Order: sequence, then C-alpha cells, then structure tokens
Amino acid sequence: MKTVYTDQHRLQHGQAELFGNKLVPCHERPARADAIHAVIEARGLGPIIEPQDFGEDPILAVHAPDYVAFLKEAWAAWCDAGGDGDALPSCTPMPDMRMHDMGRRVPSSIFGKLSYYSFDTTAPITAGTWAAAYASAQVALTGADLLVRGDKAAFALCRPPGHHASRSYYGGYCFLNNAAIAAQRLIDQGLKKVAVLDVDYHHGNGTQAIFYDRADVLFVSIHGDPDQDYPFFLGYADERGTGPGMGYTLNLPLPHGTTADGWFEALNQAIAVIADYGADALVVSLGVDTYEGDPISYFKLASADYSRLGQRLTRLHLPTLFVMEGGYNVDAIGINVTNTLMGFEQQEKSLLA
Ligand code: Q9C
Ligand code: ZN
Repeated sequence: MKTVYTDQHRLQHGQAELFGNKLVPCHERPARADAIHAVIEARGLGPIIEPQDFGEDPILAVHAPDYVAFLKEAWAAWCDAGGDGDALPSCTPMPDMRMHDMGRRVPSSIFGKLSYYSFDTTAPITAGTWAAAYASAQVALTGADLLVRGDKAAFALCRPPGHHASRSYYGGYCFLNNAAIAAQRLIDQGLKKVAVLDVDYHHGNGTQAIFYDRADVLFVSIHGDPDQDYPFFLGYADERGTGPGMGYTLNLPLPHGTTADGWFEALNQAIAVIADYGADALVVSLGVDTYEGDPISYFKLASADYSRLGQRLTRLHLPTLFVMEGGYNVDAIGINVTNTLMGFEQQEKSLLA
C-alpha cells in the first residue's frame, strides 16, 4: 500500500490549546505525523510518495468560497490587526444572535471573523496553517487519485486532520475536511456511491454535516457518546440524515471506558450497513485516539486491536482510502496506524492466496 505524505504538515504548529482550565501545548502537533512516517518507513509498509497538486477546485467542491478565502487571509489579517501569537476566536455566536438564515453579518474585523468561522478554540491559526491545510487536502486528493487509477488501497497521511471541519467552519484541530474532499473527488471522478467510515474517537461532525442531505455518500461513525464527550452537539444515534440523505447517516456512540469487545461489536454493525449500501469505494477516517493510552480520550483499544481493525475492513472488498485523523499518544501513534494498514494489507494478501 502506498502512503502519501509531505513534510509541509510541519507548517501547522500551534503553541497552545485551552484544555480544562489551562493552556497546554497543542495535542495536535508535527511530531504526530513525523512518528507515523518513521514507523511506516521502518516497517516497510510500501512506497511513500509526495502529493500531486490538484489545485483549489476540489477543495471548493466541499467548502464555501468565503470560508476558503478567510482561511487564506486570516493570518495576514491577524498580524495587520496587531494580533500576537496564534490566532484564536473569542466569541461563540448563539442562535438568538442572528443566525445565518437571519442574515448574520460577517464581521469585517479579523477578530470577529475568527469567531464567525469556528466552533471551538482548539484550532489555532498560525503563519503556516493555510499552507499546511492545503497540502493535507492535496495528500487526501492524491490518495483518492490512486484509487481511481486502480490501487486497491492507499494511505493519506494527512495533517492537520479534517473531520471536524464543515463546509464553512473549522475547529477540533481541523480546517479542511480531507476525508470529505477525497470522497467528493471520488464521486466527481465517476463513482456512484462512496461510504465514509469514521473510527476516530470523536464524532466526525464536519463530515456528517457536509453529506447529511445526500444519498451518494454514506456516513457511518463509531465514537465517544456526544452526551459525554466532544464535540457534544452532534453524533447522537437519532441523527439519520435529511431529505434525500435520510437513512444515509449512522452514528454508533459508545460510553467512556469502551473496550475492544464493545467497539468491535459496533464495527461489525458498521461493516454490515456499509455492505448493504453497495458502495464503490470506502474512505476510512482513521483516528487512533481510541487507544487506551490516548491523553484526551476514553476508549480502551490496545495496539493489537488495530491489526484486527485492518483485517476486518477487508471483509468489504472495496477500494479503500485511509485518511489520517486524530491520535495523540505520539509514542504509540505510529504502531497503531501501521498495525491497521498492515492488518488490512496482510489480510488482503491471504484472501488472494
Ligand atoms: N477534554 C481530532 O481528534 N478537545 N480532534 C478535546 C478533551 C478537542 C479532537 C478536549 C478535541 C479535538 C481530529
Ligand atoms: Zn479525535
């Protein structure tokens, strides 16, 4: 399996994240992708290739033009306005403060814009954020292109991650929704149906929102119950889609402390639903923050469980693009990701043999 990677990811290196009552070093940091890259190389998963540049059009197929323009200019505007250090939002717009459908104003102040376009404070905009997010999206697009050209599987080593970013807002360490951009690209290249399986510990609110009213992209997610965990306001089991998308969203929330038994039961359910759907390709939002040693999450998967995850996914017999999302134990992230990918690849080989 090929890995798509660029060290452009290092351009995103925020200083601090509000965590509980403290500012702590960002959990989402360059060492994450560097660690994954190192283990993939050491264990010889396969070739590691640079992304191609597909330009902005496939990004604009998912994200709103004004949002993309904001991401591009935010750092310069912040510096011009005398912003000091990483750019963070300060104000949460609430429903009785003029929603979008009541003609909510886009503030001309950069300080206002940061709040308008974000839903939390954990995604700092830095000098290199746009360049890194753009490169991350190109990594996902290059992975999608590998599938279009006939590869059975590919790994897009995206950083920053993407699944919390929606059409017009960022947050949760995410700016551009890499998995959604890849899924949309597959559709635009002629695939009829794509399934997105999100196994990150956190609900993929951005991906769900982007495809909520569509039947051509099935979204299935296994995650910490939003009643107990971030992102709190999306990811409940009763969210099933809307309009033509009704029935094409499936959330499988699980409680704190969930171990491999409960988690794999949910995975089997997810796999059955995806098999019924009859997808032409699978995009896996691969977060390994379900790991027992993750510093911000509450599931209890062990490193060996990721090999099983990879093996199980081969049961779908689909061209599969793995897109990197979360996972914050830097010492284990490389092993856990590579276990998933090697589990998938070795199982494929033994099925062919
Ligand atoms: N007490 C991804 O995994 N806040 N994003 C966590 C925990 C933000 C996670 C606070 C978590 C964002 C891609
Ligand atoms: Zn996560």
